[in-house]
Amino acid sequence: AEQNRELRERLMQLKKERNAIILAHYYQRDEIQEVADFRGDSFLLAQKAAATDADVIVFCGVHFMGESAKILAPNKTVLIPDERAGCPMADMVNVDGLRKLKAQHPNATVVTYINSSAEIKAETDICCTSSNALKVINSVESDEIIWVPDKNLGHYVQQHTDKKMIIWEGYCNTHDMLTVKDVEEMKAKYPNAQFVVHPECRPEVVALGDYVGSTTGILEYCKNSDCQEFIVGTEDGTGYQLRVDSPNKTFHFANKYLVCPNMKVNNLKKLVKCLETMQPQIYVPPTVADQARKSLERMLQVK
Ligand code: CIZ
Ligand code: SF4
Repeated sequence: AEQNRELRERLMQLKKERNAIILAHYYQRDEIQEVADFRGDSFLLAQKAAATDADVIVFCGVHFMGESAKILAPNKTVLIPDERAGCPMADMVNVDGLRKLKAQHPNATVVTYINSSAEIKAETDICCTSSNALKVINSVESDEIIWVPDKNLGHYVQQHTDKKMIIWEGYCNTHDMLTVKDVEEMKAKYPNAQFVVHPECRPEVVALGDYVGSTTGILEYCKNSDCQEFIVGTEDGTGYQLRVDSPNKTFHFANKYLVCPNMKVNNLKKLVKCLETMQPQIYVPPTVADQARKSLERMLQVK
């Protein structure tokens, strides 16, 4: 506790010196969410990155999120606490594979979940997040969609649109681990609880949800609901904001594996260190960034 107090003081000092802003994803460790200027999901944080007038953005999340910040704010320095914080789902799609699919379906619009690399975004017509996936799909003219990389979110979206979706077979290791059995056991144990679930989970798990939505959607739902108890089907870092919003409600995570190891690679110590050394910085080659920016900005314009 004493060490954390010292680290927090050092952080405040460095933030001022560098004119830096700290953005933290809801899946980050509590010690990082506590000191962030803004907490959010990838959509909210992308908007913050695009709008900030700070000189330095410290992005506490995984690598693709830092890249999105850099793409949207190319003249700013974007720091991440640890370069090794990647996203296995983002790594499940590669440029060659996507180009092949585009060649097979020349009339399709490529809609890419923001959980993807800058190179993939550069091959994309429009990005989306789990918060705006349906709005984005409905905003494009084409009736045929190439969807990368999350098959689970893709299946969820397919249930709510008549467009033909060609779905890449990627998934999130963390969310995909939640099973129907886990949820049924929790429901038996906590019969008064509602089950809230992220669409990165398997379709048969999502089908059990009393509410299905993005991290922000889940947070809003739990805050505004009359229900006092929830079984939560998303990453456990979300517990921080759930408890801030509703200190008197009870939240049970649906299994004990809902922890993204990549998100937890970052900690307070590394956060302070990156502002001290101004390393590691996110670099995106300008030609890639210019192409990728179009697909991100097109997403931000969807109302
Ligand atoms: O699983 C993730 O990485 C999510 C849901 C990110 C986000 O904020 O949309
Ligand atoms: Fe990637 Fe899943 Fe971790 Fe999100 S929770 S960063 S999709 S591995």
